[in-house]
Amino acid sequence: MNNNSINSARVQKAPESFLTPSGIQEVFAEGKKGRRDFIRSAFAAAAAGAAAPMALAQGNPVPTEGGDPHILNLPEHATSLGQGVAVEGYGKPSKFESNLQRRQSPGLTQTNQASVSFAPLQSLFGIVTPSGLHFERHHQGWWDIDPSKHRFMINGMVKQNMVFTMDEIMRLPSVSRFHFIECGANTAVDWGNVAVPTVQYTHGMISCSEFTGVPLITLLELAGADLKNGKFVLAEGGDGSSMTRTIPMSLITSGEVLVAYGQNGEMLRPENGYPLRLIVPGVQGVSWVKYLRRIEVGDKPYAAKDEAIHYMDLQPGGLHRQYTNIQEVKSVVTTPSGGQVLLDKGFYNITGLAWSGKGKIQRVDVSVDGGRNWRQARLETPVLSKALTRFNLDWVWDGKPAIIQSRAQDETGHVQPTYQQLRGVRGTRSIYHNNAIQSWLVQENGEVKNVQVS
Ligand SMILES: Nc1nc2c(c(=O)[nH]1)N[C@H]1C(S)=C(S)[C@@H](COP(=O)(O)O)O[C@H]1N2
Ligand SMILES: [Mo]
Repeated sequence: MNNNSINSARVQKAPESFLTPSGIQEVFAEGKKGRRDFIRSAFAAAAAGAAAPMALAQGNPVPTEGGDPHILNLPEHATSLGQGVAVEGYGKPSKFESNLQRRQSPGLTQTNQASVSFAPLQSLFGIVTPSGLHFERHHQGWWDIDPSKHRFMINGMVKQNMVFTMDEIMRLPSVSRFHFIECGANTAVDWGNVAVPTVQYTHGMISCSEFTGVPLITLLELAGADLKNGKFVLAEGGDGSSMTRTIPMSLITSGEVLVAYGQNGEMLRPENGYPLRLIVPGVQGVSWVKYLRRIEVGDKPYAAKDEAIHYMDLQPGGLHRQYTNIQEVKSVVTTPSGGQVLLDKGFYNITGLAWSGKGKIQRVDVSVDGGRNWRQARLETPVLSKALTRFNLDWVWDGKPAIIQSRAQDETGHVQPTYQQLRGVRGTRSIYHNNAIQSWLVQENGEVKNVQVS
């Protein structure tokens, strides 16, 4: 890659960074017709008055006649006093980023009491999801629970039942770890061949944070849990959904399962389970019980309602797969991705995220020709177990149609399947645990679309 190709590079930021919220709605409403023009004009509007960017967008890297006013004229921010410190209050993103938001999927039924919001993966960098953009999934709405009134109880096969206040939990030795949480239903509608337009909606039910809390094993030991015969625990949430999930004791004795109060350096957000939630690394989101109020130690799985009716996978032979815990190896290219527009041929940084519920990501390969040829992507550090891993790959687009895919492999040797391989084993009637390879079609006009390649 030489300097010229860098200079002529123009990577379009995710359109959702530019468009107004009503603009987003129009993109979906317009469908195929006129969408590209709409995005381009939105880009033009966002760059209004910016002579140089527009010259670039038209394929002319040379500054307009008379020079670029944004270089020649000193702006106010370089010549006068800026604002004083925000003495009080919670810091906010730039007003120019106000369009970076969690959103409800246009592919799902809209209800008054929305129950899923998706993280804008196309606009995020690195591996951490800012807490205000973490996806949300509520079975019966969220609450802002008074921590002074919240209680956490341990019962069942223990020497003595115990009840903890938040203060008592926060006095105990804590650990902080980065982990992803992915809803088992992430990418579900694509399994049913519904191509939602952007990566926010195909893959946005995943987020990654640094969580802080007390290993559950510490609390079980305090209660004198029977770790020999107690093979499972039941975790119960304090909201109206009575969320209850069975967790195998082996995950707990390994020290991985946390009773957490911290997320990205501060207390959990209410929508993510404030003041206390269970962290079950590698396991589907539903087991990460929010507003955690009780752990019961038992000797068999509980077949709770969210295990016996929901969260089961219908297999080709008509049998159901139950207690599917681990989220298997998966990845997705976040740029270029659906809804974005490449304004011009030239250099692009293909970037994306990979993860596995079984451990670390070992490698990611990227194809730009629908899976015929593959190149190994760079994994950016840190590469952590059961956390998101960022990958990048240099690419020079020749202006011809391209199908971009990523295929991850984890440290256990598992490789992400194609849709054909996934359907071959698991059929077409599952909703949960779709970890198939995602394809983005870059059309000649630069528009990127969600497509399925068999
Ligand atoms: N108490 C409680 N815990 C819960 C839920 C819930 O509705 N209530 N939803 C579960 C589901 S299905 C998922 S995917 C994750 C979502 O966590 P988040 O909202 O922090 O992203 O929380 C899980 N824990
Ligand atoms: Mo979920």
